[in-house]
Amino acid sequence: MTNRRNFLGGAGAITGALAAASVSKVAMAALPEPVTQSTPNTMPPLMPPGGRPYNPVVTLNGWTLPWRMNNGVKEFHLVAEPVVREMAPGFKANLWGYNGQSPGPTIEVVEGDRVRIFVTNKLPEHTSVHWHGQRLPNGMDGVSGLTQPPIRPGKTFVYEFVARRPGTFMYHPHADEMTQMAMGMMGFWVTHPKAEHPLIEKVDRDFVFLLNAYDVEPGSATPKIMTMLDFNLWSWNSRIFPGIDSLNVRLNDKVRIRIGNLTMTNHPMHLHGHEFLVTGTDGGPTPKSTRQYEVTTDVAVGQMRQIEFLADEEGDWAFHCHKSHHTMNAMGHDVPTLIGLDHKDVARQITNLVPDYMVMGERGMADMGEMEMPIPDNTARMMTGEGPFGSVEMGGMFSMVKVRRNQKPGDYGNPGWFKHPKGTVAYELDGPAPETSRQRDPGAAAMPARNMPAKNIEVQIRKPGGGHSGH
Ligand SMILES: [Cu+2]
Repeated sequence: MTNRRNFLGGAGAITGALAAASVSKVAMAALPEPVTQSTPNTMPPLMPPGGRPYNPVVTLNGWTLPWRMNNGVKEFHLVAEPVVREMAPGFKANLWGYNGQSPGPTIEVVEGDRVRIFVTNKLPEHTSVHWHGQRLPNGMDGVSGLTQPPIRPGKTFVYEFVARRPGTFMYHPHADEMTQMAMGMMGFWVTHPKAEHPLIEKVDRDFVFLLNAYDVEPGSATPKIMTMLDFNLWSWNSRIFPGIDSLNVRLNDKVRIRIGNLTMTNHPMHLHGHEFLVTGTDGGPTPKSTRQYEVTTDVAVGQMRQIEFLADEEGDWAFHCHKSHHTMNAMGHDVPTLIGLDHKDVARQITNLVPDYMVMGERGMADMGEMEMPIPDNTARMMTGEGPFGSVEMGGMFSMVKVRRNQKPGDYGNPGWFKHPKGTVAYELDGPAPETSRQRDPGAAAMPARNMPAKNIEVQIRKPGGGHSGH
């Protein structure tokens, strides 16, 4: 895990790009310049340069798309194109996305805004954009073949509608979806309320990210698009731990996190050290009577959820998907479970033939995080991340909410590791642990067993090899 400040690092990286060649010069002059982003760093919030004010969101390892006002209409320009996304330091993937990154930039508007989005297709095949969750005219819904012809390569389409209700939304293609979403084409959309709203609280920090998943063979860089369930990279905004930035907040900040799920399975999102309320779902803000404090909430396929909490406990709090295979990266996914099997004899014999032979996973998989095993170039380690106390042994959908007393308002920079007050860290006991007497106490067991089998049954703990679908 690196302490380097990821924020603001690429502020100079926003550059203009040429519009598609098929658009005439006259038409080009009418198009807003497509803004592209070359770094995967978390960009600072985009303070609204025009239109009505709002408290902008921060996109984890992402950015917000600038717009221009044109006669009262907010105009955006999305360019669908192949991109190279650094998913974690040392691991890059060939994806498809928008304006230089996957996911595409976050679009932020205000309830009641008239929005015009130019979509230029620089992919090798046709596409479309569906505005997931929005109220809009049917012909603007972006379903290729159903509500519009596809956007052919080199062509630009225009979408225009009024953002009618406040909430959390997504955008993604509705043309050859299986390929295009497996390749990373998606983005976030936030519509802020136009005035004070009884169900929408003011917050100090408002983070957004998408859950997405890829199947990239170790050593390669392009996702396999035919994969239905067996994805091996579980990502937030096409980043995997330790490549995901932490969510850095000030002590006693009100924090909102908006999450959208465009993977093919559900993700129970779990926050340590705090309880949160689910304040928004696909349909907008939740009625107050439905809100209850949680530490985990499931985000199902195609859903958006927003959670809110008061960050009133200092520390580095883990925040992750609770499916344990979703906090691991590719590699070693197909190895059988070996815990408890003694390989010493076998290993000794094999070592005579293969001097470098090593048994993996004999004492659990934790060693994997520390082993300096050679892995193919451009491969994310399966369990990694260096914390202040050693390897965090995580991957995939894992990050931290860092709560600090002296984090300045508006500062999203990484404050480094938490310095625990003296006497507040779990510690190793000196000397032998006291022996427990519980099982020897009279009446310790609930009831004596009857008709016990004559001899112990041996349990095979080798998992069936091959498929691990359905996770
Ligand atoms: Cu998950």
